Amino acid sequence: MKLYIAEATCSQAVQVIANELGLDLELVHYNVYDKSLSNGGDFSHVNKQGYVPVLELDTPDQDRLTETVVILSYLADRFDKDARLAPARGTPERWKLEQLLVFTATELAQKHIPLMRKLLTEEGTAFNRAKLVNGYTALDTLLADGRPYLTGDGFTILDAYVWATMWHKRSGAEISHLKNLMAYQARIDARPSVQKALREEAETVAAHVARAA
Ligand SMILES: N[C@@H](CCC(=O)N[C@@H](CS)C(=O)NCC(=O)O)C(=O)O
Repeated sequence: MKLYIAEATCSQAVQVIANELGLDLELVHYNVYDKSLSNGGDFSHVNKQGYVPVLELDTPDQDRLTETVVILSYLADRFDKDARLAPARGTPERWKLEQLLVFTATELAQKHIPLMRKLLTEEGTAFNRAKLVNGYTALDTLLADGRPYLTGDGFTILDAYVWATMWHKRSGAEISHLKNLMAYQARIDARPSVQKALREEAETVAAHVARAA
């Protein structure tokens, strides 16, 4: 399978989960600024919405999945036979996970983006930052009982997604006082799947830069 990624974005969550599953993805880097692809292709033919992640499947039609939540769920449902990374569909545990996945997509990740790109008025900036602080405080509260990951003892697709979208420093949302969350982030930083994702992302970006030079 081929994964379209962009540097330091939500595509890292997909890389991490692929690594947790031992899947070997071909990575293609999309430069969100100049719109180029590391394989020389045209991203507008890959995703007309113009964003990553995009997972191209090994199906005869090379079907493409978009939406981080959908891609993460697909990988867990298709390749995680022990339901380690996501509980079985149709169970209360899965609904709870899905609730937090959608929360991460809509209330966290998408609140960061206009802040990081400095697209908002003063009021918009304050509004989004307050939403983020509120959202991350809710996650910190979940972790307050000492659980290592958001839904319990096991690392899930949710943790990969939350970790990959912790852009608070770039968006100016002050959450360093949320000690449970900060410890959680450090715990995930140390996972081999995460280290591998960061290494491979850096290599793919470097190859793209070299190709463009
Ligand atoms: N709805 C999509 C949004 C993905 C998204 O916002 N991707 C960002 C990086 S995290 C991106 O590629 N932005 C490039 C752009 O919009 O130009 C999802 O949840 O996966």
